[in-house]
Amino acid sequence: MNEKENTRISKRLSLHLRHDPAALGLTLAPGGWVPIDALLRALSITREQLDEVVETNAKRRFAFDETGTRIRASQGHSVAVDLGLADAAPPDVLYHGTVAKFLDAILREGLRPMNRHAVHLSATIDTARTVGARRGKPVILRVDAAGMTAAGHAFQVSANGVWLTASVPPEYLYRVD
Ligand code: HQG
Repeated sequence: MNEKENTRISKRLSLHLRHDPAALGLTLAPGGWVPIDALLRALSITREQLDEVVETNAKRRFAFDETGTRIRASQGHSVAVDLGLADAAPPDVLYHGTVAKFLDAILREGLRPMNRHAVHLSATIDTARTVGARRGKPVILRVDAAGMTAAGHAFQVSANGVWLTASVPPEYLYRVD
C-alpha cells in the first residue's frame, strides 16, 4: 500500500475508534475495543491492510487485544471510554505542547482535557514540541509530575507512551523558554 492510502486508512481508524464509532454502526466495548471483522467490513479493507497500517503507524496509535480479534485506539478518545489502564508513576517532569493563544487560559485554569478524555502529556520536550506544532508555533509547558503525584493526582500511560491525567492545576505548570 502506498503512503497516501496508509494515511487515509489511519485517519479513518482514528476517527472511528476515538470519536465516531456509530458512523460505522459500531459501538466500543469496555476498554474501547471493536471486533476486527466488523471493522474490516465497515471500512471495506482487508486484514492485511489493517495489519500494515497498525504496524507502520509512527505513533503506534492502534493496538490489537491479546486474542488478535479486537482493536482499539491506545489514547485520544472523545467518546466515553474506560481504557482500564492502571495508575502508573510518571517521571518527575512531563511536558505539554500548546500554542500562545491558549497560554493565558491554561496558566489561569490549568490544563483541561477539552474534547478528550484526559490531558495528554509527553515524556520529552521534542514530542511536546511536535504536539504543539500541530496548531502553530509551539509553546512548551513543563509539568511538575512529581508534585502532582505527591498531592495525589493519578497518572496512566497509554500503550504508545502518552501520559494521561484528568487535569493539571496551574501551580504545577511552568513555561519553558
Ligand atoms: C489546549 C495528538 C485553553 C491544549 C497529539 C491543546 C497528542 C487549553 C488543546 C494528542 C486548556 C486540546 C493530544 C485550557 C488545554 N484553556 N486551552 N484550560 N487546557 N488546552 O488535541 O494535547 O496525532 O485535545 O494545550 O500528538 O494537543 O491524534 O490535545 O492545545 O498526543 O494521535 O487545548 O493528540 O495525537 O487539544 O493533543 P487536543 P493535545 P494524535
